[in-house]
Amino acid sequence: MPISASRGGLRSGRKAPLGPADRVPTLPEVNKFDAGRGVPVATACDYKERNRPLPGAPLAKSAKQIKPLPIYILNGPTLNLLGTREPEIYGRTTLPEIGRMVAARAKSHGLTTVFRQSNHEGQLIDWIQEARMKGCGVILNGGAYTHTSIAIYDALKSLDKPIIEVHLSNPHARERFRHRSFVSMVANGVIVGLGAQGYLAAVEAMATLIKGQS
Ligand code: DHK
Repeated sequence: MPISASRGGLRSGRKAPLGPADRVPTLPEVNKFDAGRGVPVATACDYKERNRPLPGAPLAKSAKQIKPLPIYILNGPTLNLLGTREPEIYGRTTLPEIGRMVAARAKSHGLTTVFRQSNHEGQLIDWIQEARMKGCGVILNGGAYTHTSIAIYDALKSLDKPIIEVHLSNPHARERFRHRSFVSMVANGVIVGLGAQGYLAAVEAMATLIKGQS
């Protein structure tokens, strides 16, 4: 049941010789997220910055007026059948139940969620693009598209927000075609094999990433 954080240098996709930038970052460095591309998490989801008034406009009167951007939690094909689909692999928790669990966990961190599922690759890409403007980060279980979709990989690459990949099962302990993940290549972290609890672990990790906690 591994939980792993990806190397910071992977997101650039460049193939440079190994150097100081290729070392595995420490956790605080991971939390700063992709400093190489100049998108530290604190500013990627900086509500104050986002709510900064235009010149001449009155200043916000209270913190209540500063609304956090939601975490987008996106689910790919066939995950709508959770609870009844191969429960020995995916568990008996339904997707709506997971949606409620993650919303409650996010709330405990002062965060909100947008929780969606689609069987369609293009729809998932549209939502990833939506998260560029309206989201604070993306938690993605791409289902089978994880292993096949260069289009989702490209969409995630242009996100500039924290990305956490989650899977209920451990794909590495399953068929060989599940061992490759295009999502892992751009994810800050990957959580697999924990069942529905993995989504909660992903929310915890996302909260840490976006708040810059160590
Ligand atoms: C879900 C799927 O639908 C599969 O296609 C993936 C993933 C694994 C999961 O474990 O959540 O291979």
